[in-house]
Amino acid sequence: MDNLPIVLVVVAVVALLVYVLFFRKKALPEAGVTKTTAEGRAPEAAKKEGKERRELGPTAKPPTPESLPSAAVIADESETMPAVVEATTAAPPVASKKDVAGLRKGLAATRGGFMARLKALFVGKKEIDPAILEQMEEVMLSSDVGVKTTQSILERLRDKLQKNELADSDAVWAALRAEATRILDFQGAATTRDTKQKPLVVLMVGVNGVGKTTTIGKLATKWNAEGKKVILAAGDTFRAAAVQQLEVWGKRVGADVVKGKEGADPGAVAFEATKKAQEAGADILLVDTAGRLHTKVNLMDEIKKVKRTIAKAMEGAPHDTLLVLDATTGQNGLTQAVLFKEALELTGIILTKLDGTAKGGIVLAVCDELRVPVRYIGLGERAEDLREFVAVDFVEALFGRDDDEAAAA
Ligand SMILES: Nc1nc2c(ncn2[C@@H]2O[C@H](COP(=O)(O)OP(=O)(O)O)[C@@H](O)[C@H]2O)c(=O)[nH]1
Ligand SMILES: [Mg+2]
Repeated sequence: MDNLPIVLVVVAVVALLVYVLFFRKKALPEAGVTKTTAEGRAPEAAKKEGKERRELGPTAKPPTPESLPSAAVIADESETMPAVVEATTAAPPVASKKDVAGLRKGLAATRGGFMARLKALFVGKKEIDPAILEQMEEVMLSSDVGVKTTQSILERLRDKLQKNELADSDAVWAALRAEATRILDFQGAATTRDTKQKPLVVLMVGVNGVGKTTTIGKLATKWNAEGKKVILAAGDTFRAAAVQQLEVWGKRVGADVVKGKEGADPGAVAFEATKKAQEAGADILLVDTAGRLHTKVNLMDEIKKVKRTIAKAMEGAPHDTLLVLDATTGQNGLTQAVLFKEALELTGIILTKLDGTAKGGIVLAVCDELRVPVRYIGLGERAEDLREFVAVDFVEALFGRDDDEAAAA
């Protein structure tokens, strides 16, 4: 039995191998139980997202298998993740820490305003008094959540309170967080667009000053960095300054800008740009539009006309009609949005200047009342301040505890 130690070592090594090969594999969920990706998304959602990714242009890359094990690569990939969080039967999606840290900074005003005011109502209280719901209503209404959305949230909270499900402040916070998730997390539903087109034509609409031209510049920067050929159309022909502003972005990004003479017909510019984008083999054409007209023509009629002219140049285009809304305009922004939605088939909303408001409740109102997915949010003036909207990350950035901040950074 001199060989006993060797035999024991061999047995131990074999056992370890069996464990690694067999049990580790087993540790992953079986077929039928939904596997999640490193970001906590279900494979169906990831597949759908792969499809969604192509919407951003044909050259968008799905994550490679090699990239998956590396946390750093995953973090970088998540930067380009589309704004779609699909409601599936899978495990709840997990917020990406890197994204949440950046979002938290961008949403500091809302965290310090709306969220802090909400929290102050009940934190530290031993018992939850029904009168608190009235105070909550006041905070929500004054933070741009809007009447309809505020009432729907309160109704559900009242119901929980009656069932004694809101025993302490943690339970109230969790219920509020669940309400926010319920409202924001419907993004996957509205994505039946054909997005494999080349060029993908994106029409940007919204009233003056909301950030259309800036957002076009930011998107052009992002897509250009992803290796896509981007062309810009200066459809705001009413102000020379608007064309110049787009040209500055075009130069910065290295994207051609198609423009007409001052006062030119915006439809004609959009038509020419669409033709040019096709001839040049561009991946994406971003069409800027005016938000205020100096003529008697109705803004909506004008934009509808631009849209029709684009369709004449390329069947099925524009593939995306994105409404830009300024978050600091609160309920007024929502009223505008309703008009745009009635006039045009919107495929998404971009909510800008969220860095400049302490009343970030407008996001809830936009999602709940318009039922058009928020695709991007603006958290500043720089190109990198545009972020794809991911509901779980957004909710975590708003509701996450302050002491999570160090861990998330
Ligand atoms: N703080 C902040 N400013 C923004 C954001 N998006 C746009 N802006 C600013 O809003 C102003 C109007 O933007 P512009 O693109 O000209 O609006 P447009 O009239 O809709 O084209 C500019 O000064 C932009 O820099 C944002 O997300 N945050
Ligand atoms: Mg503009």
